[in-house]
Amino acid sequence: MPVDPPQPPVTPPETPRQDDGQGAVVAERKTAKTEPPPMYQVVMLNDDYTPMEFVVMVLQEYFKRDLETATQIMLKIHHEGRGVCGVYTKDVAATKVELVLAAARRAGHPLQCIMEAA
Ligand code: TYC
Repeated sequence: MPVDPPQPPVTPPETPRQDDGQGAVVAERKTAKTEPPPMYQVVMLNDDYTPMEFVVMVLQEYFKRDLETATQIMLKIHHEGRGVCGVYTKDVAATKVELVLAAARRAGHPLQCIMEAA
């Protein structure tokens, strides 16, 4: 394929330029290039055996909630059966579920934690 010789700048020198002086003009993109990633909520489920203090600790430790918010979320789960701990990208949500389940099993609690499309 024939290669075009370098072109002179099309903009007169006295006018404001957008290019790099080599004849190349950078076009501004009008639309977003990438979609935001799909998000997943990590949901904790109620049970009759896991201590409330353990659930609050999990919300603080793994979901970075302050004590008051963690307590509110725990009580919501306790009363309503389930509650959202946080919303994350797929890999982060999956890792949080694994870490929470591992911590619960280590401590001997039946706590359940799942992820679902947000
Ligand atoms: N229902 C539990 C109790 O009375 C407390 C609890 C809260 C357990 C939230 C799990 O995800 C949970 N000890």
